[in-house]
Amino acid sequence: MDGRLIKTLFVFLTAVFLVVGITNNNQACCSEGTRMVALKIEGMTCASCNVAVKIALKKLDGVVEATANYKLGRAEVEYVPEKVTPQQMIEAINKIGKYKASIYNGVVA
Ligand SMILES: [Cu+2]
Repeated sequence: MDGRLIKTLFVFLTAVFLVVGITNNNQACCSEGTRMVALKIEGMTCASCNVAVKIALKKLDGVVEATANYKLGRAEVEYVPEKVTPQQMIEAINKIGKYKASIYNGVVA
């Protein structure tokens, strides 16, 4: 293969990856029928707390994505409202025993 062909191939593949990446992102962050809720979580002190909270949330059937941030004392959850409720998320976090969760500023988006 000459250099020009390789270069063309490279540009083509980069474009394909870019398009696939953008499409996947859309699906991951904004699936149809899901909602976002922010939870206030007291008692998180380090990165391990982020992981513990995230794992507890993702164990719930109906939780699509979850992130936790101990610095903000906050978790954000994308979920399927027909399968799981914010109240169940709060209970799952409280059950860990170290944290106290509630709806963040009463916001359910
Ligand atoms: Cu910790």
